[in-house]
Amino acid sequence: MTASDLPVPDSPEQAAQRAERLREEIRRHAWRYYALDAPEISDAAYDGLVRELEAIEDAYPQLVTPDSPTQRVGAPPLEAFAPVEHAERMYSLDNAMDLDELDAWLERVGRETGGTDVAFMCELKIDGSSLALTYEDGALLRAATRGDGTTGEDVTANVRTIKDVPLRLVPRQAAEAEAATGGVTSAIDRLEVRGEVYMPKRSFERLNAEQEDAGLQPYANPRNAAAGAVRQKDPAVTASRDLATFMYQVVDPRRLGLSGQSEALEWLRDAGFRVNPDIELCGSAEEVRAFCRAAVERRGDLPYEIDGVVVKVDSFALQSELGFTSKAPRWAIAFKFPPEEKTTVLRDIRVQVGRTGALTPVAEFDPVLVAGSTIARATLHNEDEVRRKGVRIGDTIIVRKAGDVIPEVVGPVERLRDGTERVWRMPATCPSCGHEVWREEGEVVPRCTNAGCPAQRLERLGHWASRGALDIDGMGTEIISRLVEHGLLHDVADYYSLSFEDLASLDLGRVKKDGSPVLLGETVARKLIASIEASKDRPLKRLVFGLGIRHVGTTVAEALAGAFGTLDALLGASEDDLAAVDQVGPAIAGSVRAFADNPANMDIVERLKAAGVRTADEGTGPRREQTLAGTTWVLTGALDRLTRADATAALKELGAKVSGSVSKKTSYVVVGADPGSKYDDALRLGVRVLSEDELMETLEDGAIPGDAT
Ligand code: 3B9
Repeated sequence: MTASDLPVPDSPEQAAQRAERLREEIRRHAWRYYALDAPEISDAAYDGLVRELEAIEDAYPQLVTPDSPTQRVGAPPLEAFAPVEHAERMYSLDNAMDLDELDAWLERVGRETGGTDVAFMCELKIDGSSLALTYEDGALLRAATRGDGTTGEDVTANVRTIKDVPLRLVPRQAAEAEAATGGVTSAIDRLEVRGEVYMPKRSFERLNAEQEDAGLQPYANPRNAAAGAVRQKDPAVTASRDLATFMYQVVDPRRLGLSGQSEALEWLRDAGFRVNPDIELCGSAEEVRAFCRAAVERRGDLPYEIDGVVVKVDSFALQSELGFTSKAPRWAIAFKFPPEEKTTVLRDIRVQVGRTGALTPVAEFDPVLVAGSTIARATLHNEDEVRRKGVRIGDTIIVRKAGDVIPEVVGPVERLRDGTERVWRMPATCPSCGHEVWREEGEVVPRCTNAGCPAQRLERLGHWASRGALDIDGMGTEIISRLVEHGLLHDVADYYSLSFEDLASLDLGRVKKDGSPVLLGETVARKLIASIEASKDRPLKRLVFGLGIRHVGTTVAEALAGAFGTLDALLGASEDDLAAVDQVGPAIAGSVRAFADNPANMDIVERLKAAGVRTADEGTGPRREQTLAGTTWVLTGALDRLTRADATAALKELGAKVSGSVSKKTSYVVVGADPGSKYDDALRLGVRVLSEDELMETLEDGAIPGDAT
């Protein structure tokens, strides 16, 4: 049946009435289906109701309301997500890595609550991404990611497409909340709830299979997949990703008359949210331990990934008493599961040549499914590590994922050796170019020092195009290899002389059924030309990172770009100037200098500039004189005229270091209103104390008032 076959009332009044009835009915069934897992009608009957509503809304577009169940995917793709300041900060959780740490925590809570009988709420820790939902007058107003806990991103259009997220609260609940707050409507006119958005295991596997079919990188785990889906630019893509939610927090719960976490969870379910059913209110430490042990056992049977158990003191009164550390509540803890370990067979140890020539042994083993994804290789870091682990080629080995993400070889199962296993040694020559390898005094990693080494060149070229660097979208390893093979690409500046014809006619080294070669083609070539053009306009820090200077990762690149503002200033700086930058030590300074002193590198830089690659950040004038270089500052108390962050940035601009605690090395402590213990520390250690006025003067003049310098 199509929408047009369905009965549509003749009068707009009747249509409006019918539409409202249908909406209520659809919401109720959606709630029973998604939140309660107890549908009253068949899927087909439910679809029938939705189609009837769609038919009415088609005929009377003026009747469409934003919270209509038909309006989940509506918004057009976005350019960027707006920042959202969380009304109340989103805390993270402290971890207990094993049952002993859990016991220690349970004991401490017992002690600090003075021997009262404490009830603990045990919940599963879903491997997803945190989400905050705000409702206004009962309707979903905004959905935000956690971000850094203070500021998240507005992902409302995407989250609206998640079927179990109610677009309206269950009305009875909204009414009761209003009554509970004495009919003060303001109590419910805004409500915030928080929880986890996740991707079920099966959907995750399906998505990864699709990613691989499309030649795209698979997601490392369901958490990244969920976070990625929530941050899609196009809500239609999010809608296709099959996300689900479990909510676990009501912000400001006492306003609703709730006195503990168990009541909050019950309230959430009644209000229409999906709440995880595997929860238990435990009356003793022994029951909490039993819940954790049982969760470890059940882990593999659940349709979604979990990475632990969250234990919370149930009573909000006790929660208030226990309070928070700077990042997490003291009344809650995440019991983390031991990493899942599997055995497999080590087939080979291959040596990878990095972009700086570093030779890294990589274990290659039979593919195994560990903690949600299949792995087949893991870095062994260096020769010492291989020796320490004692693995031999042909060994049965134990593997796991560190932090449940990065594949890791734990060690061999020595009992299973049959004598055919081979001990591995680092080769004396580069596996790519045959050049001798060189291991510097005191370093664990040998390097191929041949500047023309093809493996290094490929890595450097790939690094330049990678997402954290110049981000040439679509320029993958295969295309780069072919371009190098055909002599079109030697160094990173060559990217900018590639022509449309070069790319379109690039032979990919495969043949079609009729024997003709497979070429890259015009469509891909056009896209690549656009990507290359776009890469000319990246911020300086990405360019500095992209150059692949040894020891210069993203953080250092950002510090260098911020301090110098232009590539010329950076590459012209002395080692002393470089080392004066926060986060930059003598090794990095030496490495940057060595890079700039190599004429071949400067030739590449000149050609990049000639090609129109931006080598300066906009709005960065000449940087301020580094008059505070070598001084360390600590800020304490509230400042009137500027925020801590602004004061920190301004001090750093003058070359100062800003630290979080006072020590003998501290040069100055700036004291605002109501200073904390840092003020006492300063007095105790005899560190000079400055007022906010003196700080302002320093920032203006670049010199500390009263100092001779
Ligand atoms: C009252 C589950 C996760 C999780 C909290 C979680 C991550 C974080 C958290 C949420 N899974 N639960 N819980 N299952 N991944 C504990 C950080 N925060 C709160 O629940 C919360 C509750 C607060 C503050 C935070 O303030 C109070 C208000 C009134 C009285 C006492 C405290």
